[in-house]
Amino acid sequence: MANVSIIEGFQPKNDPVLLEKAESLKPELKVTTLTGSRMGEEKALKEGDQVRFDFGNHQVGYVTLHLSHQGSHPDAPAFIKLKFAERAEEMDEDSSEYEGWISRGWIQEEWLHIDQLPAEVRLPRRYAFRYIQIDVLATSLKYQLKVDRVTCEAVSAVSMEDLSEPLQTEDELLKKIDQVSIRTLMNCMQDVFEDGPKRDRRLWIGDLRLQAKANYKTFKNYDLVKRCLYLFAGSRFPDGRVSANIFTDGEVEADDSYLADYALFFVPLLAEYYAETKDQEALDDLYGIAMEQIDIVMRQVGEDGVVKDGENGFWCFIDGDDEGDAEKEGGNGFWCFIDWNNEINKQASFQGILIYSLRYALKLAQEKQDAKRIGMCRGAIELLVKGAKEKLFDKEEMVFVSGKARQVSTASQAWMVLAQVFDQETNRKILRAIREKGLPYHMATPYMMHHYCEALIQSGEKEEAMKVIKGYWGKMIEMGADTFWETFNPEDPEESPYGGSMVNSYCHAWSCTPAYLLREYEF
Ligand code: RAM
Repeated sequence: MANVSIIEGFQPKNDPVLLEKAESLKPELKVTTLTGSRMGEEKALKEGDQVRFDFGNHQVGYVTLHLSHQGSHPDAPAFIKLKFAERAEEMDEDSSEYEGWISRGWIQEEWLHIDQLPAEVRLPRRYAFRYIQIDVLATSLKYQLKVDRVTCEAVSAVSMEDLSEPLQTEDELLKKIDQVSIRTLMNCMQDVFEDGPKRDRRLWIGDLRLQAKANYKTFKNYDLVKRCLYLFAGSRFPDGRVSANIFTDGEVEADDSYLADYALFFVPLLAEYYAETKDQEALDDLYGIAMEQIDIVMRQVGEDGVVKDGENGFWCFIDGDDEGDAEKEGGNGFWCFIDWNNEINKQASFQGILIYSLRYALKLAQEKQDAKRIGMCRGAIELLVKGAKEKLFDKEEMVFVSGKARQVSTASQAWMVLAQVFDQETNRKILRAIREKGLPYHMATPYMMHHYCEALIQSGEKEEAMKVIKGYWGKMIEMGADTFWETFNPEDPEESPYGGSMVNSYCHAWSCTPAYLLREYEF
């Protein structure tokens, strides 16, 4: 099922002053040159031969092939196929078998003619990989190809030397989880906080929020967060909405996708950035835009204090009761993200996210001593909490329900706990009730798992959270992860929201949060 938004003739509204500030904060990337280790013996290659290189860890950068030949003077071009793999398994996959809905253009492979040897071929694209595989498709009867070396100029806005402090723990698995989290974050910190350096290689707000949290505990690169805030503020929908993601190659341009939860996250992002930095300029520049995101969503709240379906297809909930409902255009809709498990009904989670964001809006309003806003935020929180308790809570079962079909999912509980609809004791009971039900509607992403973990911690269930961190992130390590993955279902590791795991990203920033959780909360 495709999740794309296409708005014909879409023109974002760009603010040159804000974009100028974003531009001035663009980082100078740090470059480290590395040489790959040859896997297997060194030999001259003829048609049909293959060679693989291992760069020892996940890298993001520009690759140069150092090539020569053996035999007579080359009388024909060498023709090779290159494959870049984030995990070893990917080298054995056949991209012609990919049938998903997201572009196959993301699969990292190239076919190349080399007309002259020896040669140093620097590939123009940036790749995300640990392994490189070279297949020789043609040489000639008179010569063989030699791959003398493969080098990579690895790039990132930060380096390991910028790390503030190592994690204080004696637990080897936690140390490893932390290192892999930090590597994931570092490799996604480029010109902007990218979601994944293989795919989509751009700035998404849901991802940014979690990256920023982990960054505050590790690299502390405040300018990059500020730059990203200004990019979202500087290129928006014409009606003021913050876009779900921004293109920054060439002209800065907001994508024509609005995700209501992502737009709301602009608020906690700004509040947390301000709490870290006390950057008054950013607060003054961006406060109004943050509040606007709340106002836009609040227009869709009914008198009963529950978020209702939007008019004119602004958004639309999945009912979850009707088979095929999610397939209907605008049905499941990409109106709000929550998680890549599209079976999850999003209404309750979204209600939780709105309350959660309002609590941050209140903090910002207090900082600005904006009495009118303070009153509005308090009123809205009260209304929505009441709505959540009265309309979306099943007292018998001690769980929140979502949508017309009153679906009970783990995501709904996690977000309502984070929204602090109830007190800590009740929140704990809610999370226990959902565990007893076997955590229905599995969370497909480390992104949603993060929120579940934080909900556990905030309701006083640290041990349980630790089990999740070790069990879920630890499982990826057990399966060979050098960086954490975009989606992961331990029951079905090949699961992909895109219809094929070949386009999954295996270094995805939103999965880096153990580095934050393990430092923020004392375990
Ligand atoms: C994926 C991106 C990103 C996420 C969105 C919703 O395509 O990779 O991580 O924020 O979807």
